[in-house]
Amino acid sequence: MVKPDGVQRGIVGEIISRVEKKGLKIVALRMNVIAESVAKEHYNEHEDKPFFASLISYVTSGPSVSMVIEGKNAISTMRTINGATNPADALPGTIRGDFAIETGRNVVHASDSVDSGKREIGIHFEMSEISDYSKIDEEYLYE
Ligand code: IDP
Ligand code: MG
Repeated sequence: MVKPDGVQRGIVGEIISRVEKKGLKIVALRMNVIAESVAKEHYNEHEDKPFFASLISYVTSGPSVSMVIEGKNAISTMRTINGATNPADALPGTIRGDFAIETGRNVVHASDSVDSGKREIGIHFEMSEISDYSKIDEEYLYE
């Protein structure tokens, strides 16, 4: 997900481009303002944290871009592309390392496990919105 700060800062294309250039496959994509109830469900693991209220108001503050991304090791690869949660610790070359300063404005989200990925896809997408297709580069991306 490109969070609302990423949309406002005009780096949606840059972020999607990194995903595409890596070779991962985008199988669903949507821009919308996430409802507060949806944001709370998405981040329910953090509901007792001191930053929960500000996190919910941040991710619902404007449109964000949600994607379902497919590929070998997609979860760990996307976490690596995004970089560390705190942009101060994120390496150059990662999205957070290149485009963010503070944890509370860290531009992107990615699921942290296959189970959380399935759960989050279910929160944000209908199965009918997810495209099942092959890309012509797969023959050269995978041995
Ligand atoms: P992740 O996004 O790298 O998975 P999590 O620990 O799951 O990181 O935290 C979810 C989101 O909550 C972060 O991406 C960030 O936007 C926000 N967040 C986490 N810790 C803090 C904090 O200490 N202050 C403000 N916001 C935070
Ligand atoms: Mg997380």
